[in-house]
Amino acid sequence: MRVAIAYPLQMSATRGVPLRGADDGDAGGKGGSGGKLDTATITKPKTKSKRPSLYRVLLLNDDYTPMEFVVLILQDVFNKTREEAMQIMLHVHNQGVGECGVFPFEVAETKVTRVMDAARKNQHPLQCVMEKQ
Ligand code: TYC
Repeated sequence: MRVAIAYPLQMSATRGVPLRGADDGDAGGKGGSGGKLDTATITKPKTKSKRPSLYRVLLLNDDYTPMEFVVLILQDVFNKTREEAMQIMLHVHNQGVGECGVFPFEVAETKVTRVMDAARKNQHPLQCVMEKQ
C-alpha cells in the first residue's frame, strides 16, 4: 500500500529544503508561492508479513510396507521419538491414514519427497501425501 502525505512547505519531510514537485510551476522562482502547499509522496516500505499456508503431511496404510520401516521413516523424516512413531504407525495401520505433521508448503513437499524416495528405493508401496490445512 502506498501512502501519500501532503506537507505544508515549512514542514517538508526534508527539513527546511523546499520540496519541488515535478510540476509545481515555480521553477527558478524565489521559494514560497504565497502559502501554497507543496506536496511530497512518501512511499513507506511495508514489510507486510504473511503467515504461510500450512499443509498436513499424511501417511497412508497399505498391506506390504513393514511396520518397522514406517516407524523409522517417522523418526528420521518427522523427528518423532520411537514411541510417537510407533503410535502414529499403529494409528495409520488401524485407521488407514494418519498425520505426521503440519508444515509450510515447501517443508511439507520436501518431507513427502523424502518419504516417497525412501519407499521407492526400498521397494515398498508406502504412500505419503500432503493436503492444505
Ligand atoms: N499395514 C502395514 C503392515 O501391516 C504397516 C503400515 C503402517 C504400512 C503404516 C503403511 O503407513 C503405513 N505391515
